[in-house]
Amino acid sequence: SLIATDQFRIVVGLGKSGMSLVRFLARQGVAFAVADTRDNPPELETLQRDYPQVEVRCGVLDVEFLCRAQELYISPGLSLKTPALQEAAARGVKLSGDIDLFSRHMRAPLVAITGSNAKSTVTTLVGAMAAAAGKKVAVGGNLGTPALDLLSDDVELYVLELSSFQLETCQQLNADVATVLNISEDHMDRYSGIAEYHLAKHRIFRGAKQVLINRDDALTRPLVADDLPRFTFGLSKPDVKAFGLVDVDGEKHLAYEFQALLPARALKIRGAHNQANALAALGLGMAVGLPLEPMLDTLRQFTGLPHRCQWLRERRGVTYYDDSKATNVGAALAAIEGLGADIDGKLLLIAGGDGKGADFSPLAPAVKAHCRAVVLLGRDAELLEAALADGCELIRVNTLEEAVGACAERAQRGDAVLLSPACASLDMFRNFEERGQVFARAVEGLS
Ligand code: UMA
Ligand code: ADP
Repeated sequence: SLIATDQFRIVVGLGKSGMSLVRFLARQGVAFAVADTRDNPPELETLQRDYPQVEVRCGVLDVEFLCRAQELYISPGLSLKTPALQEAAARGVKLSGDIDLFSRHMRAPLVAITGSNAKSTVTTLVGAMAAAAGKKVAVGGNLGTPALDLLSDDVELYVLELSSFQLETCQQLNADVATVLNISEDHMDRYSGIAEYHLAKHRIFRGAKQVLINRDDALTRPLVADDLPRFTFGLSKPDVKAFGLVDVDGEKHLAYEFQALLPARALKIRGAHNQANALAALGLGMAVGLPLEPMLDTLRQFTGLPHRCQWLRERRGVTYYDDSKATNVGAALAAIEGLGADIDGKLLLIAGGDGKGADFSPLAPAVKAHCRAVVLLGRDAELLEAALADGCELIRVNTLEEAVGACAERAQRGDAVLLSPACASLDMFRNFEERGQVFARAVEGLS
């Protein structure tokens, strides 16, 4: 083990990450305790059942207690700016997290993926491509299984989705290929501005052996040495070491360098943003040596993840889409523009929730161009209403059921009803999944 056993650690936060840290440290035989600012953290019962000997402190963080440790493993949900953590750091305690530990203990190549949007889609695609190529692949991180729970001797490839929160505590990742898929504003309730958020995301490149860059988004360009091997992806015509789109006999194709690979319409996931996602997955797969054929097969078969522009139903010539995972402005913008350009009619958009301090004004031109009406709900409905003022009809409601009713009443043949909130769900729902399920039930319930 790389961990000295004469040292003492504290796991801060007892959610999914905290519990994976507990299991890992217990396996390593390291002395540790647990702290959480909540009185009743989600995994408390599990901890007390499986590790009754481990000391747990719940409620306000006690700096004296934290300073008994050489190193704190901070959960992603907890800001590093938390005063007690800052004070412990000032007194010489090292602040770390699960991803650092993962990186020190992984014994197989790592594909590391971050970005404001498309992380889960691209992570899932790369995982499916590797599996189709016959690799024993482990997929997780911010999506699904926490990273430390994936560690195993027989894994041949790791594919991790990483959030800016997880990257904040990561000193060195050593990925075989790393990418920031795109950058647009998110989590402005936790960062002082886009610069600080950008800096957190770019920690993914630390120690990377290769990088993948989005040609259409300069903010994804890493500050790494020029001779570090790189691939790029983008919607333009590709050149050397690049994935992009080309026209063959008037038909758009995904392409690598000068070779057309697959007609874009062979993809089951819709919209230009999903073509970019497919190209990014190809780039990451190629960087770790996956053969083309199984990667292209995966792209032909992948129908998309639930709650990401997911087709639900057609009723009276109107289609219903669940994009509950659009928890920020950039994601909602991609859905409104992508779907808006695809349909014959107009969009009836349902938006609102916890805006996390975002600026909603970038939505205004797209709403004006594509929406017949916008139905608003949730904590930040008022802010959205102000930002979208003279674009189209705006309606305020209190529940998602009412919102679906209001859209169904106004929709015309050829239109689409789109739940794409541009906000987190936590003011009204347990998570974005629950929000999507409530929406789907209301849509199903329409006579
Ligand atoms: N919290 C406290 N006190 C504490 C610790 C946490 O109040 O001492 C609060 C946090 O403010 C947060 C909540 O508890 O509101 C959960 O935080 P956590 O760190 O315990 O979360 P985990 O259960 O460990 O889940 C985390 C990720 N959650 C967050 O980053 C908020 C999960 O991503 C991830 O799947 C999991 O680790 C495993 O790696 C979820 C997420 O929403 C899906 N991620 C954000 C996003 O995608 O936008 C970043
Ligand atoms: P993440 O894990 O980063 O949240 P997802 O794949 O779950 O990413 O998609 C989240 C949201 O972003 C969905 O609403 C989806 O429609 C939208 N989205 C998907 N790909 C892109 C992209 N390339 N650019 C902008 N938005 C996107």
